[in-house]
Amino acid sequence: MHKSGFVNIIGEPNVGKSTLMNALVGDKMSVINSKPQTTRHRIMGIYNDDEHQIVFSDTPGWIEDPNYKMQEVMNKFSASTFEDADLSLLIIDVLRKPQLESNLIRKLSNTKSAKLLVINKIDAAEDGQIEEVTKAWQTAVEFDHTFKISAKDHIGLDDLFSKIKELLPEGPEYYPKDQLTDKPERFFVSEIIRGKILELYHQEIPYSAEVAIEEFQETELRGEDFVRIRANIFVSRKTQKAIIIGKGGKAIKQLGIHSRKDIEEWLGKRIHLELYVRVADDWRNNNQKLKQFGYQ
Ligand SMILES: Nc1nc2c(ncn2[C@@H]2O[C@H](COP(=O)(O)OP(=O)(O)OP(=O)(O)O)[C@@H](O)[C@H]2O)c(=O)[nH]1
Ligand SMILES: [Mg+2]
Repeated sequence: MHKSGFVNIIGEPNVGKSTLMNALVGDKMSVINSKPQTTRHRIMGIYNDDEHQIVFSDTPGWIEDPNYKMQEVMNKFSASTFEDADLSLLIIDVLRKPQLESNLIRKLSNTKSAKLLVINKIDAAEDGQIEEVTKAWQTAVEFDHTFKISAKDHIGLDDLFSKIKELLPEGPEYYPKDQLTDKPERFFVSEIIRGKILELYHQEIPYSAEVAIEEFQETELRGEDFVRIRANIFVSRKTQKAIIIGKGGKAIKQLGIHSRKDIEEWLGKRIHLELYVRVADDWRNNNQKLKQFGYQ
């Protein structure tokens, strides 16, 4: 018997959704960062073995009161996962005070698919905190099962994974068995660069930046695979452009060095990377720009 299905990973920003998906799929599919609102898209990570195909969806953290059109679209990406979910995983940061009421929780309560409560970051919890938070959530929503995990330290993941397999319905392969995600290579290249911007810059810069791959040309160099990549970094204001570039181009040089290393590792190929910085005024509220950047 072959089992398959869609498993959706939802929750507030920064609770560890991407860390969990990467751990379950066993690959660096999603960017992880200590800053909230790291994930901006619905990213599928597909687990395959002979008897199973599990299509996990990592989603943007739910923003109850969006400030930008971009955040509205991010919420739509999160909400869209309820449409095809066989299983929904609500990820909770045990270190944070439970916010039991939100539109996300209402949607979750109304969904017919099985609901799993996943209490994360137990490695960092204090005495009594796990019990307190678990109880609050179990009272607020009717969950089918509860798991207490550390996505970062891989605690409790085997039990969670076994239960997911158990609950999956009998079903076909939705994707070829060697496929690991629904997104193209260039998406991951732009995400790696955006991830480095999150690491290397501060304050509003990471939130104002978007990366668009302008050229992704696979060629050969001295008999080896080689990829020429040209990426545009868009920022919301001119002052931010100067910050991205840095004094004498120092900052963008660092960004290029760090990005190239990780992209080469991800692709398993040597690359040449060119970065340009452009200003797209207030792009997070501009429908046309959002569309161009893949927020539809
Ligand atoms: N202590 C601890 N930290 C964790 C754990 N899981 C994730 N984190 C940290 O929490 C932060 C956020 O992790 P992400 O996986 O990016 O969280 P997310 O829910 O995907 O965040 P958004 O995409 O912004 O919504 C990172 O600094 C992680 O290292 C865990 O089990 N324990
Ligand atoms: Mg994330």
